[in-house]
Amino acid sequence: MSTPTPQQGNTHDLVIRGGTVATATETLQADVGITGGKVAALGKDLSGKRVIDAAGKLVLPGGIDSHVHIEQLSSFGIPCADDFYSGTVSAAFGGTTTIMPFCAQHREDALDKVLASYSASAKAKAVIDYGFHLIIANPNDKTLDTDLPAAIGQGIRSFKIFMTYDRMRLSDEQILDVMSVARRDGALLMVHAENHGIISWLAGKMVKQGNVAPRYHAICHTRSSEAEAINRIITLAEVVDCPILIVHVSTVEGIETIRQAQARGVKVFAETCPQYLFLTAKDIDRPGVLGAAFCCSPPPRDEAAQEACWQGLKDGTLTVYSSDHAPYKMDASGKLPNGDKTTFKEMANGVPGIELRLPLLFTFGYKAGRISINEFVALTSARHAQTYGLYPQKGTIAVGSDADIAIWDPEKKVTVSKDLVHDNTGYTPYEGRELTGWPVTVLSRGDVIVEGGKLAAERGRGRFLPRAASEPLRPLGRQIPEMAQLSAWNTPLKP
Ligand code: DUC
Ligand code: ZN
Ligand code: ZN
Repeated sequence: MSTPTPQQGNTHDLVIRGGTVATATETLQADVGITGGKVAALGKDLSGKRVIDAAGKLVLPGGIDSHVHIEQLSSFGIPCADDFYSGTVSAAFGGTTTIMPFCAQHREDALDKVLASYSASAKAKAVIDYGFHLIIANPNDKTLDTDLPAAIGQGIRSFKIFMTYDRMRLSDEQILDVMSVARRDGALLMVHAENHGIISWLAGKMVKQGNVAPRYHAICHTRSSEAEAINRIITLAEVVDCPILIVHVSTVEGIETIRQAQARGVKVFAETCPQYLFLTAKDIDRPGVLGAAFCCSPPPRDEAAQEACWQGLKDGTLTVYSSDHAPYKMDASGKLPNGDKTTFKEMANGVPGIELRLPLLFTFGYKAGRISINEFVALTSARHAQTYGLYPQKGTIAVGSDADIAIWDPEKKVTVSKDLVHDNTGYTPYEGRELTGWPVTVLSRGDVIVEGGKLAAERGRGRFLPRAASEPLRPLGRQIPEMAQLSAWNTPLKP
């Protein structure tokens, strides 16, 4: 962002006038001139066909949520409550202008067909721009040799794998196979890191004893299961020199393991989410099945873990703050397939958060003095774009960037309620929280899509974002003597 200079007679499509513009690195008083959907000028006294008065407001890059589940089936086949319309509308109301949902392969699925199906749905319904990640549950020859390289070629440069769940998890050998493709063709491997054996062994014993309430979900997903899996995935990544990003990190131990790996030069990135900053296992401990509303994997922990997550975000150990929006209704279609009799093993895992991710961090991070406004932008937008290959098209307010902008009223008071949010779950885990600061006007590629509490966006206006090879996904290029014995290891890297 350059220093603003007075500019006259330069008529833009739209000017945001008199606000405080903040990016991940700078804060300044400037008008923002927008032409053809892009930021065309930052300056003083810009003129435009339409002018939005932003005096007293913060003008921030729209949020990028790089971890959301939309129109996805859980590993048990339970459908998400949100489709690409409701999910993106909810995102927009919360100041998020780009999402990155998963195209999820289940064991029996052909990956190319999975991708085609998600692409068609998003194209028809999304109101904001989107990139895709893949979930790989069946790394057979077709997936590895044909479908993954083809998807990477289409700009889908990240895929997630699971170390737990009977129907999703990969063996260490399969993980190494997927890592080898990611490394060779230029993609970032995202990892759900929990030890399957610990969780399933404990859960089996609990169910046998009749301990089936939601609180046992948190008990079975031990801190040690996250710590062990993080340690193992980092070890595997070092074996094949493959950069990784560990999603939804929740524990003191996990964060410390990542910190140590980063300190010895391993390329490991990490993410945490609102549920690990603002909820604890106590929220799950409610009568009957009510705690299901707060059950996600890994589960929220305790105050010490919350503090470690804040610290990790502050010192950069944790790279991004995403919602992991995994929306399920609190009824038989979602969380409670067997009504009041549903055991913690049968509930879909996940909480909604696509809309409140930014407002929660604004209130309890920025307004509470834990983070600066520039750190707020970094954690909610810029780092997502940098990590996943969208920067500077997205993630900043600079000449040439897409005009994806949220205008925040930093003093607006909002009480969270299920009626405030626009997703399809019918509840929010943050009911009753008092927030200060709200994105009152939201622009996507220069179009005002939310204003005065109303949506002004056509279904299907969102565009697919092919992504470039970002710096984080490039291997270190280490000499690894054992690997040098493999003929495939010596093929040139693509990006
Ligand atoms: N992992 C996620 O990332 N989201 C929902 C459930 C899960 O296990
Ligand atoms: Zn996960
Ligand atoms: Zn998720």
